Amino acid sequence: MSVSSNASSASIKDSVDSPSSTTNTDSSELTHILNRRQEIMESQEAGIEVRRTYKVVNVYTDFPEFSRNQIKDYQKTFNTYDTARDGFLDLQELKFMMEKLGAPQTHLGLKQMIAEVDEDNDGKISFREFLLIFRKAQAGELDSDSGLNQLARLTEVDVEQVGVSGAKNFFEAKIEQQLRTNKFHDEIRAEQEERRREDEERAQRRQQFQQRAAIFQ
Ligand SMILES: [Ca+2]
Ligand SMILES: [Ca+2]
Repeated sequence: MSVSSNASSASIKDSVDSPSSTTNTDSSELTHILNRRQEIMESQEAGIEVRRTYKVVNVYTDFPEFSRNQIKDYQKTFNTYDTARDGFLDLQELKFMMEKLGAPQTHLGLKQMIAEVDEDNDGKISFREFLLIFRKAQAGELDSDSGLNQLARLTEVDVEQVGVSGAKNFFEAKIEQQLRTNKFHDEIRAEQEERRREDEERAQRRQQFQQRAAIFQ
């Protein structure tokens, strides 16, 4: 409260003392913000739901190291675990996420994870802050056994599909599966080939038998 009253008195003083256009813009912006804050507080007191005015954050330009598809994938992952659908991963949702990924964290561990990327200090992870996790992981800025590093590593592959223990060896598993599939097809082909040869031989023997039988008739 003291901050806002100081700020508003300062801006009034500024506009009186130095009525330059820049200062006017600054003070009118500040007035707008203070008015908006007042409005929100009054609405909340009256029990009216306040729609937040989101600043447009362009994650595509803010995170040029990620492709659009990568960002879409991260968004999908984020949405999956933002079960309350409010655009933030809170402690409870992060807790559930880490459990689902097979890397459960302590309460303190979860708080540390959030704190590491919580740029706006609201105690929860926005999508922008979520992307910071992957930026840090890519830049090698995370301890290998830290919660955030586990999160980044475990969400890179489809854990649902391959299982947590297999996630590490995801690519080996894929290759092995591919080889197994090939081997399976090879075996089937060999079996069919053998059966065809047997049928042919049987047909030949029958023909020879009939020919020989014909001689003795
Ligand atoms: Ca949420
Ligand atoms: Ca935050």
